[in-house]
Amino acid sequence: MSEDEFSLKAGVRGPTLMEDFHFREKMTHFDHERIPERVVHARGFAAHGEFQLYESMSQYTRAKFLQDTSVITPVFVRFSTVNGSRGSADTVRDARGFATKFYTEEGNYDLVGNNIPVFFIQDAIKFPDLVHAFKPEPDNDIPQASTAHDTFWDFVANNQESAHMIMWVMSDRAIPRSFRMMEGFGVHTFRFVNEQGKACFVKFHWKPLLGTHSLVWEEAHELAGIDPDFHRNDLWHAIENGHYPEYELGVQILAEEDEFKLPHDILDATKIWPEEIIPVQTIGKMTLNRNVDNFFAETEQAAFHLGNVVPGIDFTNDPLLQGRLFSYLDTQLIRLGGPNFHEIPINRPIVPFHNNQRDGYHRQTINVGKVNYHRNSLAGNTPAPASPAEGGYQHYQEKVEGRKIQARSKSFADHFSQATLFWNSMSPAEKEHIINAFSFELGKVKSLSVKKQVIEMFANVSLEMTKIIAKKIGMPPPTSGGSNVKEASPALSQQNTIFTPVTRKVAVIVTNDFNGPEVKYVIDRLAACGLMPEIISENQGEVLGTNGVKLNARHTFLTARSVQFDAVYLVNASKTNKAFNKNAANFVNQAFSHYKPIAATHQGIQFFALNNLNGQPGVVTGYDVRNFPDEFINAIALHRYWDRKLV
Ligand code: HDE
Repeated sequence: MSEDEFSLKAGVRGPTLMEDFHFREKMTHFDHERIPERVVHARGFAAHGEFQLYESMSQYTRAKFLQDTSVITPVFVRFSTVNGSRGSADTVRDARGFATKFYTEEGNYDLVGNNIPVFFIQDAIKFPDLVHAFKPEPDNDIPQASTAHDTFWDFVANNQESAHMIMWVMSDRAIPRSFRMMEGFGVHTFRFVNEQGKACFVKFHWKPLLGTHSLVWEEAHELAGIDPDFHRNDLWHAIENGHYPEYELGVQILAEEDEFKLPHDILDATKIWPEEIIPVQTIGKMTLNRNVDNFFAETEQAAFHLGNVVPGIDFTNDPLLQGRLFSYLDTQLIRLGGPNFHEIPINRPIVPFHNNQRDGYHRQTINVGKVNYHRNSLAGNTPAPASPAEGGYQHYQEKVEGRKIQARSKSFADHFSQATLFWNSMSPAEKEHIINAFSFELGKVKSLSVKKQVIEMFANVSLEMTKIIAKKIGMPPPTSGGSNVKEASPALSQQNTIFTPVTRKVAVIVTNDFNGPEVKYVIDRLAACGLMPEIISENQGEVLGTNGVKLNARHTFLTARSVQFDAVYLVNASKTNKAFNKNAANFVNQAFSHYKPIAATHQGIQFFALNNLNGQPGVVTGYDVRNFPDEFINAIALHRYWDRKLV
């Protein structure tokens, strides 16, 4: 086109002409740029990477990508929130999706999991009810991306199988620090099937090498305003900076003959297999090492489906899993506009495949020849099914018998034992956060009847917990309840995860006339140890220190808040700019109130003294600048200081 700024008109001041096909094509394409957002998990972010096995799993499964430790399998992972719309904030309280597509040499395998190992309901037929209840209420479409409203808690109280999941959603797991610091779980019990056709049960886990870590609730709230893309930014920049997120793939294996040996039904997706009883064996590592080139083409058009399996991985009769097998295929038909979404580049397997599927909206393959049916003689009966020995998928021949019935097995009836196990496993700080989360959510519920029902329900998990919540929300304490479960599962507490300072973001507050060589030494050491220092100063750009040292300030207090950082290092104050000094004080105090490590050198130390910060847990003062960086890094490795006295 020779012209792209002026439409075709009858005279420079005249009407636009229908004949202007360029205008019409441009505008029509634009008008159709949106596709429906996912009905759940609409807000997401993804990256490419690779998976490599540590040890062969041939004893358990014939899946090719789980045989050979030298094979590198490309992957695409999409993380998401569940509840909010595409434009909602990253840091809301919610479960997170953790969906992985393995592009294996036998076709795609999708492991579509969450960062919480259990689910709200036991049978997929209740999913539409659950989602209707947690989404914004239908009369006024309020609230966005939040379960703190009447219909959700009404659903909870009247569907008590949700108890265990609710404990997780009220816990710190639902406000992750980063996608890089979340566990992932396949949730359901799946099957591995080996070359000899022998099967065992398996649960899948992803374990992040940076550990499992969370925000505090106030941070999550503030971040939703200052940086609604907090998790996106975090993942994108980590990958851009070469800090590739890594997760180990873990499996819990249960022999087929042990199906009934656990205290609960393994087909019930509201239950875990405690790691202390069935250990998680780590079998390989996934590294996310490449950002997408185009958000829409890749992340938005990615279509995950539980039915994307490879030989050696099979299903169980978990009624939630069975329903999902229908839903994921079905949902793509409307979202991606027809049956050929598997031809979109991000969804295509990396190996060739042959079948007699033809035509439909957006077909891209140009199939040649006349024969599009099976069995045939005109094309030598091709494409033909492959035998299992040739790599064909064969369903596991599980023996099934029973009456057709709409009912649930009695073995699914205990909704509270594992909810209590979870509660018992929490540290004091984690328990306090759960109580506050319940009190926040129920504090927003208007119906007194719903509040009362929820209090009565969770009294079955812990009387101690529910009494405090009842008081906070102005309701009478529960009159009965309590639990006999005394066990704990230490693996459930985030206090027992990996702690590392690596990739933690440090705000360095500094203004002109700082001690050039010393401060530069500290900052270089932080960066050399894998931390991410960023300078905040009076103005963006150059900050001048002694000995000609210059730093580059990326932020001022207008563009940065303490909630965006994991630790704060205060260097000096301004001689003239009182507003800067006041903002610096607020910044440090806020980080302190969020239990984060804070540190000072030079004049920063005087500020700490004035504010009675010295000597508190996680407060590092560097009188000796040589030792200071390592002391500070050790403090950062512990992340939060819950035993801090906040005034
Ligand atoms: Fe999903 N879920 N789900 N879900 N789910 C979808 O599929 C569904 C469940 C999960 O990044 C939808 O493509 C039913 C459990 C993730 O694109 C839909 C049931 C777990 C994603 C759907 C469940 C998940 C989805 C919407 C009850 C954790 C995002 C768009 C039986 C193990 C995938 C889409 C992505 C997305 C249905 C329960 C995880 C409607 C019926 C349990 C990570 O098909």
